[in-house]
Amino acid sequence: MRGKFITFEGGEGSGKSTQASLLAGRLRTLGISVILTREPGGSPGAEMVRHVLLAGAAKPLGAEAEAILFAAARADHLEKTIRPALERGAWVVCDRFADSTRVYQGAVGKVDDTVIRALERVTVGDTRPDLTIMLDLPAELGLSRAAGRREGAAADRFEGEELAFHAALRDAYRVIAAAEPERCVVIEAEPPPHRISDEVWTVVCARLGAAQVETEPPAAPPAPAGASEPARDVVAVP
Ligand code: T5A
Repeated sequence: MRGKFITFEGGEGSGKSTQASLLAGRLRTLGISVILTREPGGSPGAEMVRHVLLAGAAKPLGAEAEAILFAAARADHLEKTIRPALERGAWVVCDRFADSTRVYQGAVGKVDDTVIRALERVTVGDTRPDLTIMLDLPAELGLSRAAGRREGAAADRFEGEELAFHAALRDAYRVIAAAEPERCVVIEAEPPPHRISDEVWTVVCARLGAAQVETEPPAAPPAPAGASEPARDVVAVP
């Protein structure tokens, strides 16, 4: 049986990586085979594109070119990591996915919606998330958390944008969540991580029946770079 596909979305520092990792751990305790992965990245080719994008090397080309690069990375990630995992029955927990392109490059970056939709149709096709958790947090708080995590290192391409940019991201995520309530659940991200994790777990059980899943783990080949299988709960950074 096909596995489930769960994505985490939200602004900078909203706790996506933390919650994706906690959810993967909880699913594994049930004996469910889980791939924990991220975007941009999650496959060797996509990780290379990640470096180009987050270093800001593509910024001078404009938001549309960045959207195309995110889409190229997504196509490789889907082909090499996500679809094979789902087909063998593993669950995929992904830190960011296509909503990030809709929000960062589309709603806020002002790339035309027809371009964003066309890219999504070509790359994602039918491999849509079964559930998207959107972590909602005031932009100032998220940025200060992200800065704390960097420990003095320079902000990346998008963290370096102005506060208004980050506030607009939050609004754009809320618009998607309101338009697709069957897929998206907004969770307030200010409480401590364990409280958010409990709330995520309640949603995953209610929407996807995680606690009722057959616990016979399918045989799994080695995970590609940028994605992790049961031995590791932290997304690999090559
Ligand atoms: N992008 C991505 C696009 O523009 N288009 C796209 O299509 C895609 C896929 C990715 C960048 O690329 C952009 C968006 C991004 O700018 P990234 O490095 O992967 O860059 O950055 P983010 O996804 O934003 O990840 P961050 O690490 O910044 O944020 P997270 O994952 O939301 O937060 P997390 O879990 O790392 O936590 C941040 C800090 O807060 C603490 C953690 O310990 C950590 O120190 N924390 C909490 N503190 C208090 N209370 C809580 N509840 C906390 N939860 C976590």
